[in-house]
Amino acid sequence: MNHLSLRAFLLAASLFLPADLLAGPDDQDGYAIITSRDTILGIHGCYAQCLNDGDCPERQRCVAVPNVGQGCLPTRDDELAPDDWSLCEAPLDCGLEEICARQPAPTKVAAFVEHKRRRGFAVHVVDETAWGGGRGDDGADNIRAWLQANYQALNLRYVLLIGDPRPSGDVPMRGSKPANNAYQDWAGNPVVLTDYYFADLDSNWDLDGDGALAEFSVNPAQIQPGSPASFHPDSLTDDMGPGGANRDAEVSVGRIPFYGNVADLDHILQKTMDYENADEDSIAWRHSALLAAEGQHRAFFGELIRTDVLVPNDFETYRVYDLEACWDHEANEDVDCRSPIDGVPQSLECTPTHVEDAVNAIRPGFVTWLTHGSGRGAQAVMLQGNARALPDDKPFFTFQASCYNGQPQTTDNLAYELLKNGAIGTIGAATISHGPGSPMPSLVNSAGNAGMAYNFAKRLIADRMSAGEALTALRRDVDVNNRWWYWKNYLTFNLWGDPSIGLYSHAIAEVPGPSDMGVDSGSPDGSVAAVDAGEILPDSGVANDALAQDAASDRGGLLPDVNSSSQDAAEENPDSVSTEVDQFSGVSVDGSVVNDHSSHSKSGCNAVSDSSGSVPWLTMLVILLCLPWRRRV
Ligand SMILES: [Ca+2]
Ligand SMILES: [Ca+2]
Ligand SMILES: [Ca+2]
Repeated sequence: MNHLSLRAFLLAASLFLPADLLAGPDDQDGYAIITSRDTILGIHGCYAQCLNDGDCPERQRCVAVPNVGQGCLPTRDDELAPDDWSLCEAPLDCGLEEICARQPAPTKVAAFVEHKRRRGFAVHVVDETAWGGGRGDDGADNIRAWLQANYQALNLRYVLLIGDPRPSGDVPMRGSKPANNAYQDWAGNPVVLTDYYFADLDSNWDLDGDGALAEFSVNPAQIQPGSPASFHPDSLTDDMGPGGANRDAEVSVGRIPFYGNVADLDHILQKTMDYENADEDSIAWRHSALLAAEGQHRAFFGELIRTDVLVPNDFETYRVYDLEACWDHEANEDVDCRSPIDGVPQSLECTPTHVEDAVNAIRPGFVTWLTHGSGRGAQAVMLQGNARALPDDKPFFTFQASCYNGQPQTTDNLAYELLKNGAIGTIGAATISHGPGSPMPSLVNSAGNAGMAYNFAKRLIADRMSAGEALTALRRDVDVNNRWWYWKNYLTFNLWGDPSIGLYSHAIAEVPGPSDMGVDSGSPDGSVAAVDAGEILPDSGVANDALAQDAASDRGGLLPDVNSSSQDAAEENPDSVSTEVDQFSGVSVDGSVVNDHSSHSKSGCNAVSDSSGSVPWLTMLVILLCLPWRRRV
């Protein structure tokens, strides 16, 4: 398709086609890519027009930029003018005397869209001109409103967000307050940034209308001084009743964070396509898993996953535990370890080096760990340097049962570093996550971080689900048992990567597309090169609605008292595992094990249909990319 015909098609599709036609055949699953123009068309900037350096502010020069014009740029004398910029499709937010220019766009977006379409999805690329734009919570609310208005008509099964997830970013995650009514004195009450907001679509996340989203229910009789609930004793309403936030998602969501590096985005997209294009007989290597746990009391986690999930499915395993203190080297068996150990783990000491060696030794298809963590590392398991040194040709899925590994404000967060190198899909926590402080006999019904890892592994490996649906299913299936900290886990753990791929994804017969979409093919023999991203250009002059709003990065902050209590009980305990420094709040959070024996009985989750927000079809501009099918030659 040539440029003009694609533009014409986009306009026609977005303005005149009824929803049912956009959705494709009834049996076709919808796949929405929620993104921004700066992500898929190149980051734009506004530059003052000039004739010479004298027209420019201090420390800027008047530069002749090919294809763009003369503008003031903060470049040095010896720097060459960029030769790969382009003019914006509209002035956007630039002034009359300014030039709007875009930096280079990623090159793999259109190929990725076509790839998904050929696997049978009706793919919809939706940028802010359709979903409404905005930063912070306002932007997230707009994304969700668009999804709520369209997920049924488009038969959406998957949503992939591609964009900057930060509150200041252009495809922001939503801030939530699951611990706002927490009644224990050890509880912290951070803003939890989550993409689950874009998955549970049939509900009102602010059911009580107080502006704090996804608040869990409180037990008023047990409010302890210093707890989050104790600071607002006269407003203890929550968002979990009928019609409120619930565990049953309508779509499965993943995200490829975009922090401005188009090469990284292209690499992740290409790697994802390669993973799915692998021959079915070439993927036996994925039947292997690496289990790592720091501390003797966490080895049970790996053992339960190995015994219940990996061994019955003939997965090779490699275990990296901390068992030196309870190991009899002569008999080569465990002696009074805090949980029974089956056979002999490959490593009795858990260190990042051992974990890196393990990846290289077995090339695992799945990696999971239980340890303390921060934005940039998982203690004793994996640091950024290890992640960047991994091979990337046989990438693995992860569930990172530690704190902060997926903290979106940290642009080099560990879950993202792994998505770039080493992994194909990663799940990490945006905040502190909560798990067991001591061994448990079973994780089947646990929504602690260890239980989430276990239940994710079971669904990804034994039930052969896609990563997105494995996460969706575990949230739906495993109750939070009246624990706000488990509900918080469900919000704080998010998937980086394409939600529709799983361990068993492989090349399939291509799905032929409709040949009569009313669009000129532009090439008589049907052959076409991969459409480049520059052609995903909706021809509309909608202004960029970016509110410069540096909202709320963790407004609640991390309460220092999150570590104050330190008990270890045989029961299931919330284990606020976090170490090192939270780079954003500057609060140093130490590992702790806190205990709560109380549990109350108000039921938390109900699914009821709802209807907040709807966007009429005709006012919406869907940048629709049901690219006409082309036979590859
Ligand atoms: Ca729901
Ligand atoms: Ca609320
Ligand atoms: Ca409330």
